[in-house]
Amino acid sequence: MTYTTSNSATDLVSSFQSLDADQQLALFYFVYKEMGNSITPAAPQASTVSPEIAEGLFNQVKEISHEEQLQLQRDLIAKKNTLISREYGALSDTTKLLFWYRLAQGMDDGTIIPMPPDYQLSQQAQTLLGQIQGLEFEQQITFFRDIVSPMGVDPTTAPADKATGL
Ligand code: 45D
Repeated sequence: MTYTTSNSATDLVSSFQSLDADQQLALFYFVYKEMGNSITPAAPQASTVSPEIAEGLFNQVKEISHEEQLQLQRDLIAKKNTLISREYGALSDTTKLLFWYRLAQGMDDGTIIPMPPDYQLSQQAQTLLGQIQGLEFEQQITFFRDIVSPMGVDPTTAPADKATGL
């Protein structure tokens, strides 16, 4: 496994992507917890975020069981060809980020499957968390966009799947 201790944002993206899906989810949630109040969804007007679209997708996820919610998030990371993956893939990067942010908030209010209380990050994920914390705020945002951007399935380029009809 390639692993680097350098703090360049691109290296951090590769390190993140080399973690398994569960470690990615867990790390992402810990990052959300650390950032806490510094995320202000209302702030940047000029960005390409579509709050209604993020909310619409979030509302679909809210309705399914906790187990299905977890599977859906694993599927996004694995780029599995599902309806939600394709809907997700059609969003702008910033709207993808807002969608993940809504999921993390949902974990805190009980609408989305929570982290198991005793869940431990691997050593590699732990190190990465420290490196992400060391980035400037703007670099962190760029890092997150780079993480969430390739998740899911881009419906404009992915061929139709005969097995699922998608
Ligand atoms: O049982 O310009 C495990 C906007 C193990 C506004 C698990 C913004 C097994 C516009 C897998 C761990 C706000 C969009 C269970 C900018 C097990 C704008 C479950 C900024 C249950 C810049 C794990 C937005 C799970 C930002 C379910 C900065 C983990 C947004 C789920 C940042 C983890 C968002 C989740 C972040 C993490 C979201 C959902 C950091 C989400 C993190």
